[in-house]
Amino acid sequence: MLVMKELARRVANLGIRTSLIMDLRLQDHIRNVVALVLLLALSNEARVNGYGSSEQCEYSPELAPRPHSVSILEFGAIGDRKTLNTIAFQNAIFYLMSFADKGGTQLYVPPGQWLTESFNLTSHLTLFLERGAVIIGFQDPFHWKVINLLPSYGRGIKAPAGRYLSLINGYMLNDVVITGNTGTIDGVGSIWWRSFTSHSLNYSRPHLIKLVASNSVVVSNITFLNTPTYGIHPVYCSNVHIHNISISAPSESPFTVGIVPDSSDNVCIEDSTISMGFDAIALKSGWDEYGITYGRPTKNVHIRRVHL
Ligand SMILES: *[C@@H]1O[C@H](CO)[C@@H](O)[C@H](O)[C@H]1NC(C)=O
Ligand SMILES: *[C@@H]1O[C@H](CO)[C@@H](O)[C@H](O)[C@H]1NC(C)=O
Ligand SMILES: *[C@@H]1O[C@H](CO)[C@@H](O)[C@H](O)[C@H]1NC(C)=O
Ligand SMILES: CC(=O)N[C@H]1CO[C@H](CO)[C@@H](O)[C@@H]1O
Repeated sequence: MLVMKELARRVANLGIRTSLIMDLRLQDHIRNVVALVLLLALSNEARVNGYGSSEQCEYSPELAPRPHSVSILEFGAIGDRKTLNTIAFQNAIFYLMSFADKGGTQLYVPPGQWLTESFNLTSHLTLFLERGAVIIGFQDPFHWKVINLLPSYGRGIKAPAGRYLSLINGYMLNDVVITGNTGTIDGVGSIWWRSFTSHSLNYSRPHLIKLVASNSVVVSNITFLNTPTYGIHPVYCSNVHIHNISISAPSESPFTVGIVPDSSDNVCIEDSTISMGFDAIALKSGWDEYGITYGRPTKNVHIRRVHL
């Protein structure tokens, strides 16, 4: 009974005003509460249409190769796990912006351990991680830029409110693909988890991938490890296709969540494995009264063949 109450509370907190179209195949056993939250959401307030339209999952532009490709090596990056490659990534993206209207480009990351701080993506870009390529988040909260909270998150509990910029960010982009031949993006979250647990952070923790107000996004064929908080966080996005990925963080990592479609529509999550400290998938529409005021629900989400 207590468990049901807690689940009901969490469903209410998620603020799901959404029509979920789901074909959720939970393999083995349900370890994660969010799976139950999703099922409850189904029985409570969602339109169930498990074998109906899966149009959210049809979008696969990565099959069309980009006309241009550059390697991060051309921007002086060194994949030795020690050299900080932030400038190389930022310069590469800056250079690639000029190809946006020429069919776009691929930024190729070869095998190696590419240490970096936060960088932003651009439109009509494919970030491709070769097998053996690992993008590694730099471990020092003092180096991370702080940004304002999104409007659907209000001012936050703390003053001054803010959030550390995520490792890989996109703002108002169109046509972005993050993929690879099973490369890895590792947030090395332990310092963030420790600081969070000991209340020594002044702002909210970063995510691995955060895409804001973007359209036509594909994330595939990548392993995401040790995110500081969320693995993939699309906010105010449309047409997001996440497939054939793996996301994990240790079970004791505090409040880590795999995929968080937030005030976003037409989202497909399929053929993926997610194992986190908290929720595997959480559907959100902002936070409490700020989310309600902002008024953009998450809707048309298709989740299938996931191992949570
Ligand atoms: C990345 O985007 C954020 C948010 O718009 C911005 O504050 C930051 O300066 C950008 N970083 C770079 C290197 O352009
Ligand atoms: C948090 O704020 C305090 C007080 O301003 C400061 O001493 C501390 O260095 C800050 N911590 C971080 C991680 O920025
Ligand atoms: C991702 O993996 C799938 C399954 O192996 C494959 O069909 C697809 O071509 C891959 N995509 C890319 C961009 O490598
Ligand atoms: C991250 C991930 O799950 N990658 C898988 C994508 O699909 C290929 C082929 O089925 C697998 O070999 C990868 O492990």
